[in-house]
Amino acid sequence: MSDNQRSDLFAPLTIGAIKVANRIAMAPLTRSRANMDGVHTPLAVEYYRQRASAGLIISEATNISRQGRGYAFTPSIYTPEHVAAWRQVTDAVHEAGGKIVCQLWHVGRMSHVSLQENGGAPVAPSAIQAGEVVFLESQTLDAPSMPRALGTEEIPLILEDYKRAARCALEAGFDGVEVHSANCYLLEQFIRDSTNLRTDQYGGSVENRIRFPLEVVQAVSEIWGADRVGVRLSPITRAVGDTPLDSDPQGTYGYFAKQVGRLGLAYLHCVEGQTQSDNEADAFDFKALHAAYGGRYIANNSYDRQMALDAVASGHADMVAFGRPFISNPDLVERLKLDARLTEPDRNTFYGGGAAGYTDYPTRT
Ligand code: 8OZ
Repeated sequence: MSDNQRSDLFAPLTIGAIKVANRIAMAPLTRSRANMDGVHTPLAVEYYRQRASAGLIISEATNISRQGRGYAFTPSIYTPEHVAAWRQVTDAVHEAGGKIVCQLWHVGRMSHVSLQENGGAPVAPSAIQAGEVVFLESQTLDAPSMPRALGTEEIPLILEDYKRAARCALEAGFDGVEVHSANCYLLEQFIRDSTNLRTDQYGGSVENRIRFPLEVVQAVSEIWGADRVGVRLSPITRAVGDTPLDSDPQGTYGYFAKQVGRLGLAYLHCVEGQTQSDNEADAFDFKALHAAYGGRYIANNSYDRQMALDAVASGHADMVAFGRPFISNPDLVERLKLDARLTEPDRNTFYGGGAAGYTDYPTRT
């Protein structure tokens, strides 16, 4: 039996053009430790290097443009300085035998005038204010600002921003890119009929609402080759501030999965509900979503060791992405293999700060 057919969490696999050493992915984790300009420091190099035994590292969400930024101290990927800093990270991960893709992010309405160029309003499919909170450079929290609806003529400009970021990611030495179309940020704001009230070709029908996310995936695929592009979705996630769901998550996301499935991407990555005990997670059929997509599938959200073993053994998922356990267990793959004790992460150091709670979690002794 070839490695690709062995349903073993610890066996290698090929996802698109990317060969991974095991089926354990490091989920994208916002840690807010870049500088004000979105440039990573050497601490990030150490942090990612320590976690390179993951089969695949999905980078923390990374801003494709100033307009796309919604949280202070998050990294970006659109200038030579961003590229140079990320290059140090990808080199370190590769030297340690790992693989890393860059998650491309535009927050849409989840931003604040103080984070935008010239204090402008954040942009969104429609002028509907988000209920969440955003983290500002003043180190305080505030409500996201009222967004303005994008003009139809502005949408190709954002597509260009995605392309520039994808080219920068290529130059920075990543193994691929993941289009962040989850967690109620810009692309998901287009997908859901709760946040998209447009009347042009980017709103209304399901075909129209998925048009922009699909255009983004196609555009970055032209740069990378589709087999190095993944997409992340979260059909039943409300994010921190209770963003309403689509009126028909199964139909809408199933249709989108089917369309992106035709492109021959590396993978589809799904946030399967906010917790595994979420009733809505039971209501949504992720197996049907996987089937509609038809390719490699990365499952995410509160999986533990046994759930991950079962998900891969049963064919529910090709890989499982772990988030919080990777914060506090840099050698998570080895610990899962040995069924060793896991260290609990300290929530106080999730976002912002320096080495504490970032690069100082020990490996097993
Ligand atoms: C936590 C804090 C800030 C941003 C996401 C990028 O939810 C994020 C994020 C997570 O996808």
